[in-house]
Order: sequence, then C-alpha cells, then structure tokens
Amino acid sequence: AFLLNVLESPTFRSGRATTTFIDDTPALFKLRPVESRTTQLMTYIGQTTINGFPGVHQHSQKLLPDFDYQPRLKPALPQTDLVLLLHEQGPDATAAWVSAQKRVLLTDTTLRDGHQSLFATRMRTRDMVRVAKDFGNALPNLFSAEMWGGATFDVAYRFLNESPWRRLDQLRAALPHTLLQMLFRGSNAVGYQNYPDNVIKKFIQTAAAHGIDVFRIFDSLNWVPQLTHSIDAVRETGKLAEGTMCYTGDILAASHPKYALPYYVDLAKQLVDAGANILAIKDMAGLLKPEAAYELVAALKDAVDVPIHLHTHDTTGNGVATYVQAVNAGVDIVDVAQSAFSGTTSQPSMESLYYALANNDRQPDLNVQAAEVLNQYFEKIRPYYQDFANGVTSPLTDIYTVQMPGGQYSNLKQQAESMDITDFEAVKQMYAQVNALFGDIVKVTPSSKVVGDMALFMLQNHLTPQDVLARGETIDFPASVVAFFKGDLGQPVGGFPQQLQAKILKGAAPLTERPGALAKPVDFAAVRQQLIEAGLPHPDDAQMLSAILYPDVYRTYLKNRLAFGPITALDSQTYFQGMRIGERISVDVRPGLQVLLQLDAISQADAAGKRTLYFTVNGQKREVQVQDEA
Ligand code: 3PY
Ligand code: ZN
Repeated sequence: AFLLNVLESPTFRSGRATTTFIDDTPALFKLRPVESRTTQLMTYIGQTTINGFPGVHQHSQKLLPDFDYQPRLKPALPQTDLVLLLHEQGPDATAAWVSAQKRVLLTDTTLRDGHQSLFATRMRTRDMVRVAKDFGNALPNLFSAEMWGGATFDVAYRFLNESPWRRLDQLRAALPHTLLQMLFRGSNAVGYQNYPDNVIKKFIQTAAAHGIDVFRIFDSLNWVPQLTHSIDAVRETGKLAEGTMCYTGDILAASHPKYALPYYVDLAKQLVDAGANILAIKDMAGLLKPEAAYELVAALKDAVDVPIHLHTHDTTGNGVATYVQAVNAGVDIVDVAQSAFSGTTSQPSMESLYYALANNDRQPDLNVQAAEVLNQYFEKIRPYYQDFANGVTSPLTDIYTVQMPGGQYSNLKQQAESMDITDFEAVKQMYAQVNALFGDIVKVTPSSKVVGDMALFMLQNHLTPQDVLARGETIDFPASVVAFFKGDLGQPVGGFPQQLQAKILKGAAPLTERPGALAKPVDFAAVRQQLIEAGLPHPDDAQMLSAILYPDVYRTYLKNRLAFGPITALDSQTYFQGMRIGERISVDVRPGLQVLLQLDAISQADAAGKRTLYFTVNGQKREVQVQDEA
C-alpha cells in the first residue's frame, strides 16, 4: 500500500521514472491501508456520478438496459490454424501459406482501429472479452484480429483504468486459433516520441511473449532506417513482421510528384530486403482511390514475393470500391471492421465487402450469417461509446485534398476548440497548406500531429505560409514543430525544406542520423529496482515497459487502482456515467464474488463541498463521501 505514497512523489509525477527518486524521498514508505473492494467501487461510482467522466455528457437515463451476454455461436474451427502454423513452421511458411490462397483474407480491426477511429479508442476490455468466444467462432478463417497497439496502450491506462497487457492476455486466452495483430509505430513504439533501441526490442519481445503474432511496423515519415531495427527484433521472436508503407499523395495524379508509383515500388523492395514477411500498405487517411489501388497492388505483386496486406479508412466513402479493385489486382489480405464499428473514419465493413465480392472468385471465406450475429453484439454496445464519437456521420470527400488521417480528425477538432478556433474548415485548409510548406510529408502519428500543431499555431497567430517563409526567424514555433525540423522524428521523404528548417532551428544543428541510435539505452535493472522500491514487489517486463513508455500515466493508473479497486468489472454505462438514484447494478468483483449495489440517495454538498452517496450493498446500508468539484 505504500505504493500510493510513492506515486504521489513529485519525481514520479514529473514523468522521469528512470531517475532515482527513492533515495530522496524516504517518507514514501509509510503504509496506508487499502480500502475494501466495495468501498473502492463506491468511491469510483461516487466520483463519476458527482463529477462526471471526461468527455461524457450527463444522461438522465440509462442509454440502454444492461444485458448479460451469453455466447450465441456454435464452435467453429479454422480450415488452417494459423497460430499453430506460425508456431510450428515459422513466419516464412505462414507468409507462403497466405500467398498460396486464392481467396482474399481478412483482418478484423474492430478491437483496435475500428473503435480508435470512431470512438477515441474507448472500447473497454470487458466489452471485448465477453464476446471473444463468439468472435472466434464467427470468424474462424480470419487472417488476424488487430486488437492492440496504436493508441490502445495509452488510452487503456489513461482513460479506462485498465492494463493493456491484461487485455492482450485475456484475448490471447479466448482466441487460441486467431493470429493477434498489433500496430507498432516503429521507433516510436506505442508512443509519440523516439525511444532507445533497447526499449523497442524489449517491447517487441514482451508483446510477442504475451501473444502478439503479427507486428505491423510503420514509420511516420516512411524512413526505412527507423523500421529495420523493429523488423529485426520481430524476426528474432519468430513472429510475423509486416513492413509497412504509409500511403500518401495519389499515384495517378501529378499533384504529389514525390509519391508516384516508383516511390512505393522502391520502398516495398527496401522493406522486403530488410526482412519483412508481409508488406502492408497503410492508407491511414483513405486517399487510395480504386483505380490507384489496382495499379499499386498490381505493381507490388510484380515487384515483391511477399503477401500484400492493404489497410484503408472509409472516410471518403470509397473504401469498399478500393478493396474490390485491390482484390482484382491480387491483394492478399484487407482490413475490415464489423459493420457496427465500420464506415466513415473507420475501416470498411466486413459484411459489405463480402457482398460486394459476390460472384468474384476471390470472395473471402466467411460465414456471413455468423458474422452478422457477431455484429449484433457490436451494434448493441455501440451506444455505450456514443459520447466519444467524432461527429463524422457521412463521407468526407475533401479528405482527398486535406489528407488528414481518420484518427486525427476528431483530436484536432477538439484541440482547435480548446483554443477557441471554431472554424474547422479553416483548420483543414491550413493543414493542407502546412503540408505543402513542409514539403509534402507523410502524415500519420506522430508526424500528423506536427502538421496539426503548426496549422493551429498559424491560425491562432494569423500567420500565412508566406509570413512564415518571410520572417520565420522571428517566430517562436511550437515545440513539436521545432523537434520535427531537428530530425527528432527522423528524415522526411526528399529531406527537409532547408530554408524553412534554418528559420525554425535558428542556428541549432539538425540531426541527420537515426535518433534511436544516439539515445542512451535505458537501464532496465535500475527501473526494475525503482519499481520494487516503489512497492511493486516483482515488477515484470510489462510493468517495467509501461513505466518507461508512459511514466506519468502509469503512475496515475497504479494510484487509481489502489483507490478504485475492481472497476474493470463494472458495466460500461456505470463506468462512464456513474449511477442514477434508484439504479441497481451487480458487479462480479472476482469469480464467485458478486456485489449488488443500489444507489439510494445523494446529499447536497456540505460547507466543504463534500456530498454523501447512500448505497445499499448486498442488503446493507453503506455510504461514501465525494468532493463535488463543480
Ligand atoms: C496510430 O498510430 O495509432 C494509427 O492508427 C496511425 O494510423
Ligand atoms: Zn488505420
């Protein structure tokens, strides 16, 4: 319990988890009793009821009745168990099996990019795990389920108060015959900055040990030197390395000369030479139009021998058309989501694609009725997450010129609103102008954030691109922009625009090397020792990596876990909305231990602003006090 004290130490709070804070803070070791599980639950429910949850509106009524989901589908085994194949014969044999399939294979992204792109990555593990058996039985012949990486890691800890590692462990156990896939940001791992090489390698080894089979590895500038280290690390684990090219521009238009077909063909060859078992095309903004998809896939099939895996977003409404043409050109795998979590900024619908390929001899091997039963579950839980929706309800074709990734749209909108910039059309136009100013760069996490930060900065300060070029040396640019021009994210295609770079760096020398190669390795033994001293008796690699990647967020997570206890067992409406007077819930705090909780009354705030919530818990009267922050 003394962990709680440690976690409040300013050093831990500052995010410098790799510095030694134990020596300086002996007072951390005072023990505090851990509250009972029921008190922990009442405390969380009380706080959420009184003070709300970030981003969630007050709802006077439950949005939908609670339901106890029971599996509905009969057991179904895959034709070929790819988990077994990968385990027994390795990644090259598995990739060769993929290449030999006549039908197009599917990756289901519902549990990662689907909810990341529609609902800010807020889907809770509980809502995934209870449908996992049906998921496996509905989709036995999937290539993979993408269920980890990208923003998952950060959001799970920060907003859902749950461990992403535990999610991985639980889904691994529930889906023994499905390849599990993650999105890995290359040198940026699952974060927004470069990490030392030893952290990247340790992360990949640990994720593999917890059950990730397919690592989709991208770099936010398509800079190959930042990918090779991760590809090597994945190959050492015996898992599948997907070398990824982020798609930008338009290969069939003259508007983006840097990103013509030969650029991608050359990049593909470099990735395969670097050891990629599979080549992924990551069309994060949904810019790849159907005819361009045909040309690109056909050219890549000629150029490389590994399977081609295509990822798009349906932001423009043309996702299924793009996939149909890619299928006609021989693409091996495409990414789709369950219909209820598909469309607009998410992936195209699995079921729609299935029907779009009727009478095509490459139609996927899918029991579409079973998929539709599975989809009913996702339809049912979607309302839990509606408050996090990004407001995109119909196709956005201006994305073809703005080139903003699906996942960035809502973030940037919120960022703009928080700065009192309400004209989002102006933000979008400026985003495109900044991209041109920067020399037309690949825009995906984290490079897309740099472009977004600059666009907002220019709008706020009434700057045009001409102003920036004319008097940039007098302008104090946002930190992310300065870091980008310093080379902290790596080197963009064709290099930096040098005049602008000089004005932004104001005499500082830019890096031309890979930042990860220069970074000092993290001393794992020291981090482990600090966690032990902080009260985690046996920190494992997963805990250590969390403390390294997200020190502040992880610290708050540990602190909340002590304060709130088994809140991952709460139903999602209670988790996000708290309770209304008269409501009753049951919580399985652990197997065989169920708590019945009813909220009876809430007092007015006392002089100190505290309110009392009166509960009946398993028939007994209980109460908890909460500070009203309103
Ligand atoms: C991520 O990095 O989270 C992405 O989904 C990028 O497209
Ligand atoms: Zn995506």
